[in-house]
Amino acid sequence: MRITLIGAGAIGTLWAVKLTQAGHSVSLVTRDHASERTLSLDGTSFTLPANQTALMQQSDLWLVCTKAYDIQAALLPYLFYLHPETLVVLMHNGMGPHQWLATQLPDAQPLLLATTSHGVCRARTGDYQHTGHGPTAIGPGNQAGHACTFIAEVFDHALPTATWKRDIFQSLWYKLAINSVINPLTAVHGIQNGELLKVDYDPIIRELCQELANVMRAEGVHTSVTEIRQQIDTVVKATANNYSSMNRDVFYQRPTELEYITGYVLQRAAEHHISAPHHQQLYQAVQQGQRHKESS
Ligand code: KPL
Repeated sequence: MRITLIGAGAIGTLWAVKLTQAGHSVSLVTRDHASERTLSLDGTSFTLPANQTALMQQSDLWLVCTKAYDIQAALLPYLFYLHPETLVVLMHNGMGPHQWLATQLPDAQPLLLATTSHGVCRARTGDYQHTGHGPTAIGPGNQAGHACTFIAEVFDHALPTATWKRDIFQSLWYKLAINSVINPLTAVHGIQNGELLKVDYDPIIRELCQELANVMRAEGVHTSVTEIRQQIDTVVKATANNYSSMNRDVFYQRPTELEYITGYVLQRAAEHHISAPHHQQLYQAVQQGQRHKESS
């Protein structure tokens, strides 16, 4: 396939390299507008064409791997070059940008949503390292996307396992639930993920899980507080020694994904007239933490 990959950060680099190794023609869209970019993963380097509108137009697939808050700015200048039959896949933490993108695309343009659990770290040398293997789920983000089940095989062949999920929103909601508990709590308290296993955090995690269950059920996800809690605990244990991405973003005073994680939970809660005071408090606490860091 001819693939345009937008956003060559950690996850973008992983997929660009794996899809190239699987025989696909990958070109990039990068912020620096250079005509090529060398990507390096686990010591292997590839130089790929970049920012070439002719390649964007000829692509069968656009894979968008930017941070959620960058999607609009990254895509808007190039939507003109999107062929009406090209598949668009969004793969990012959090939820929300699909709502905006769906308003920009013709109804017949296949929109797909994906979530992945692979871990990628950046070494001091600039090389990315594939540190953890995990599943990838992909499924339809609009009506036209339902016909694109084959795309899961393309991803699975490049980097297993990737599976087609007819109800991708269910997978995205569980990932969002995990991120909306672990990320803001570890950011506000300045702790590693494993600290959340301490008994002190149990009451707040319970409240957050209850609110999540209320919102998820209203969104059509069949779930329970116990199921959500189990999934969170599994990830906390598996990543006990890690700092969450939001913890690092606050620490290094970078933009966070708060708006697309806790912000999205609050947006959907408001839509369904569900109260979510613990998410609201956490949302404000992260913002305060960011302001405090900026002024210190
Ligand atoms: O996705 C993550 C993140 O940090 O953004 C988790 C799973 C919480 C791991 O830290």
